[in-house]
Amino acid sequence: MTATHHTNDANRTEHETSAQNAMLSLTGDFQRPLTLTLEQLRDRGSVRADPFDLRCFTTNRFIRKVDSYRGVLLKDLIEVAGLRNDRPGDFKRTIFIAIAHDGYAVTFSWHELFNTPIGERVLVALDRGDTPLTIEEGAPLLFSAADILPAPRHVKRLAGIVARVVAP
Ligand SMILES: Nc1nc2c(c(=O)[nH]1)N[C@H]1C(S)=C(S)[C@@H](COP(=O)(O)O)O[C@H]1N2
Ligand SMILES: [Mo]
Repeated sequence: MTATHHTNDANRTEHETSAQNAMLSLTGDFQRPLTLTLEQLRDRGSVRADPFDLRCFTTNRFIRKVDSYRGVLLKDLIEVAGLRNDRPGDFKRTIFIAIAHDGYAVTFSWHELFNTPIGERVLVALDRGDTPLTIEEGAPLLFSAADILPAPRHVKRLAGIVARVVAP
């Protein structure tokens, strides 16, 4: 992007470029912590979620209808970073904290993602309908499509996934 173009088109292109340059990091108790650009995420294939009603858990407030998201399964990304199993069974006590740029954070457990149908429907979305999500729209966005009330684990502007092996 050169500094000489200031048309709306150029601004939009610049904006889309910045969305693509956004990064997602997988850190903490992984074998191979990593950072991916949205372009690299996009290259990892895609799954699609059905359209749904976004509804808040705390207030039951209907927020809006959302068209189908497309993106990568969270569990596929986790497998790229690799689960730790320093002591036998550690991997089954791993939790994953999904953290947004504004500090909003939610959890998933290993069992939930790898041993229940929920995990088949947790995705890091890059597109909505057939259009790339912009940063204002929340890209990249984490979404757990099997949740009863979808808003809490509909995390806008996901920054990273932190793995923690927990012990009693
Ligand atoms: N990054 C981020 N994502 C978030 C939240 C947040 O505070 N930060 N709040 C969640 C909750 S509790 C709700 S109800 C919805 C609100 O969606 P809205 O901001 O589009 O109304 O976003 C969800 N995703
Ligand atoms: Mo909410």
